[in-house]
Amino acid sequence: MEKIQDEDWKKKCQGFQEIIDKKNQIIEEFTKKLPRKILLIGCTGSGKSTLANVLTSTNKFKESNYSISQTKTIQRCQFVEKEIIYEVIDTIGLNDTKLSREDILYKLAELARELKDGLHQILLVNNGRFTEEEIQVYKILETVLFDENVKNYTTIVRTNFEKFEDEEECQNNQRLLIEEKSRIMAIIKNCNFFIHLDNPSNDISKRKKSKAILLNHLNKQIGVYRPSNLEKLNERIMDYMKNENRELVIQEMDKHVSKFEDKLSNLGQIGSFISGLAAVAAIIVPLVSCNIM
Ligand SMILES: Nc1nc2c(ncn2[C@@H]2O[C@H](COP(=O)(O)OP(=O)(O)O)[C@@H](O)[C@H]2O)c(=O)[nH]1
Ligand SMILES: [Mg+2]
Repeated sequence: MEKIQDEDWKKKCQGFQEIIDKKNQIIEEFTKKLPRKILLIGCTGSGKSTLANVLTSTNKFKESNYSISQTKTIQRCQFVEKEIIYEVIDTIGLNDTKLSREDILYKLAELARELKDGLHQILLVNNGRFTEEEIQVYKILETVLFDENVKNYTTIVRTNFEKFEDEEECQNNQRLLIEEKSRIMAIIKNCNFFIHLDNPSNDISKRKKSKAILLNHLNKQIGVYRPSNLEKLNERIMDYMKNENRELVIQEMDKHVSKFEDKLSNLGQIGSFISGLAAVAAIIVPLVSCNIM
């Protein structure tokens, strides 16, 4: 009697296990079909839109020599490679001084929303020059949006690197960058992945090589980056603020918050998520322009 019950139970367990396996398989299949989001961030003129064209093999993204950002809103485009759907997301250069504060705030909120949905990889695009504004913006991103896990999902992409096929030159450049910038940019100190490319306009052969290098790298990356503590944005920023220029921060908050709240209420589309971020960004954005942070 005892034995039959045991066997009966065993069968039931096997049945459950089969259902669980099937469920996991369906989830896995479903997840595979979701686009892998690739977020491009960096200074205006660093080569983000060019990189977006390279990846998607299109000319959908406006490449421009001028320092005024051509990408006023976040632009996206999907492409398929070996049955994997990728979605390239080209952002504005957050350093662009021609952008209004609302633009910057809106972009921060949009970036936060992308993070909320999860990202496959962040490509931090740089053409060899780091402007002061850019360093400040990364500081904000690291503090406000990202957590310590971001290093596992970030690749520093050095564009305008003519000797990209010379392994030694790439290594030297990477070493120099780390030596020079890791003190002021935690993301460079901690980042595990560096890629060197050159995408001059109209050089199709170089662009094909770039795409191959990037896809080879992206294919090896697994998982989705979704900062665990996005919902704690306010707290994190206040913690950060407490340690730096507290008095100045409070003064600036008083000056700017009410003004920004008015403007924010007109920005409708951002949705509920803005409520948390907006209050915080309204404090931060003016501070950046005042060079307090
Ligand atoms: N030589 C060279 N030019 C590049 C490279 N990447 C971008 N450019 C040029 O730099 C300018 C700015 O590029 P763009 O992609 O618009 O930069 P974004 O502002 O970051 O989107 C354009 O004229 C591009 O043709 C590169 O790797 N090598
Ligand atoms: Mg652009």
